[in-house]
Amino acid sequence: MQATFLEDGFLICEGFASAQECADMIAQADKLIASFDETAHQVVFSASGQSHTASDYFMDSASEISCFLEAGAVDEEGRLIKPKTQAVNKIGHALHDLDPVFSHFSRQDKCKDLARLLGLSAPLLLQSMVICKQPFIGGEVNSHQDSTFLYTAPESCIGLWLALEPATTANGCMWAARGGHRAPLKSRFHKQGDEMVMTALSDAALADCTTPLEVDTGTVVVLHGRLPHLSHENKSATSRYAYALHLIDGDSTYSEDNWLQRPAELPLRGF
Ligand SMILES: O=C(O)CCC(=O)C(=O)O
Repeated sequence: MQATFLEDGFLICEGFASAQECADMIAQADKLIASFDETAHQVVFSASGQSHTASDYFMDSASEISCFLEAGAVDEEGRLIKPKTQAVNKIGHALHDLDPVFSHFSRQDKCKDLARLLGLSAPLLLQSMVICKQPFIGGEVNSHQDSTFLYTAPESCIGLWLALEPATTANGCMWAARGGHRAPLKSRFHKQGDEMVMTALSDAALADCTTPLEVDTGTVVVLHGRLPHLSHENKSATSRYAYALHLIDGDSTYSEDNWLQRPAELPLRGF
């Protein structure tokens, strides 16, 4: 498993979660969406170019459970034009600390063992999200390397991406650039004064994501922090819920200018 991960930059672990665990997490995500006040937070997910209000909502989500809307679910004034059940792009980013169902899943020994196997000596649970990819509206995720957003020195970010439902090329599965993690980190998304900016670190283009990661419910895809990956729009009638948990090594230095900063009352924790 270690050799495959080092060679490809990703690792597919089938049957990592049971059907029941996945069903419980989908039900919990749907509960969170049902209780979301979409009139108070009409924020479309975007890592850049947001208004100050939207940007505050995004930054605060580091230590909260926040829902972000699909671009196609709001009109020009930001009002919801789709049913709320179909309108949420993702929920994040502290589910693993604040929500009992996601916290329980994330802190099991099997997650801890996987983190250790992959070389994290002092794993910390940094960020979690449910990506909904609702039928017909689920938006694309552009090619990126996770260490761009979750930077440590030395780099240590690893993503555990769990398919809560089957992910196929029809409903917007992930695609990866096999071996692309061996190229340099292309950019960093970081705080500069009051703003978040993207700074290029390398001129090389990201390797093309030509490998579709079609997986069944319960499969975990482990993602190296430098692996370019993306997902396309969901144009199908089937949703593609996934739960992503990002880990870092507590023995690395976490950058103070990363977007995700925890307040003193909710420090990062390990398993
Ligand atoms: O679920 C997706 O479509 C993208 C997820 C992703 O980019 C990640 O977990 O790093």
